[in-house]
Amino acid sequence: MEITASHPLALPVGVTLDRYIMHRQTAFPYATGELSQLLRDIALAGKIIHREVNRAGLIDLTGGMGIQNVQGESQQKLDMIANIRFCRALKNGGEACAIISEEDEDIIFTGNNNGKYVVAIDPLDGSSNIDVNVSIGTIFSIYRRVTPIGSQPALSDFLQGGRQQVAAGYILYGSSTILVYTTGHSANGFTYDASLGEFILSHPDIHSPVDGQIYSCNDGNINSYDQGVQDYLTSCRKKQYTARYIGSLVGDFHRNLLKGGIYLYPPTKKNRDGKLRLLYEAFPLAFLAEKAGCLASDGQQSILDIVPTSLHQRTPLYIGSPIMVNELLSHLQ
Ligand code: AHM
Ligand code: MG
Repeated sequence: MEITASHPLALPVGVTLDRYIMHRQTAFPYATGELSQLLRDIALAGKIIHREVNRAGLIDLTGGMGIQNVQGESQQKLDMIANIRFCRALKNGGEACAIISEEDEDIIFTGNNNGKYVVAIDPLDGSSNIDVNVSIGTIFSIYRRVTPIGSQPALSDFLQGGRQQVAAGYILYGSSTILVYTTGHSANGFTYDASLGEFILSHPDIHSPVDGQIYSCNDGNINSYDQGVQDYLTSCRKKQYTARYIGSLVGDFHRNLLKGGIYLYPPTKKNRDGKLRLLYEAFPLAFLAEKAGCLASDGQQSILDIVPTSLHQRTPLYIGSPIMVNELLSHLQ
């Protein structure tokens, strides 16, 4: 059942996330509450990361650890902390039987083999911005496991494909902290009120504009993009669109979601699969984007149609307002 903002059962702006989750659960008579609990666990971890991010400069949590993660990138202290916090919250919550994280090469087994769900997370995305007090985010994706409950979870639980996600979303630690998620119906945003310690419904039933005038990509890579992408960017400039690029996917995506725009991380000459990770960056944002009326493509197919083959695989990503994404795709053909 879809409960949009105009539905009589819809809750008004200002209700807490907990109440919202509980309310949504009662709309599904067969829901057992595990997914609701899992979402609460993620929100709790988000509150803890919010706290760490906000005091990072004071207690020297910025800066590198001097080691690299599985992608060969240097790990930041906050990356590590966010990873530990999220994994702990999910383990303690008991609903997730396994986790994959950008920060860990292998599947993390929580020990909760009776849990029905697996979670893919990028605990703190936008690592180049951690040191400099610029917006960063968490991205998450939830699947119902396909291996039998009670058994050891396996790779197949994570490689189900983007359309099998049961919930997905992100937390943006920006000028305020906001959690935006979907359970496959509408997309809703909850702004964190630190004085209350609560996420409050602030952006119900998000519908993104069908067109926009903002394009977001790393302009420094332009000579390395395929000709079609270069042509599209030239057309954006000719139309005097606005270029906005934070370098934090969550921040760039969130702005474009609300205002209308396109985010691009195309293949480069060196990296034909682009930079972003399919399972915990592209899939969750694509799932959420589609619920809000946006499109997400890898240039050839919908992101959600990509058949995943490995935990940390990368994909090109074009995501945002449908008219803009379609126009970009027309340049690629
Ligand atoms: P990360 O997971 O190491 O933080 O990398 C992902 C980030 C995205 O948030 C951002 O859009 C992109 O990398 C920026 O990459 P670049 O610096 O190449 O433009
Ligand atoms: Mg990332």
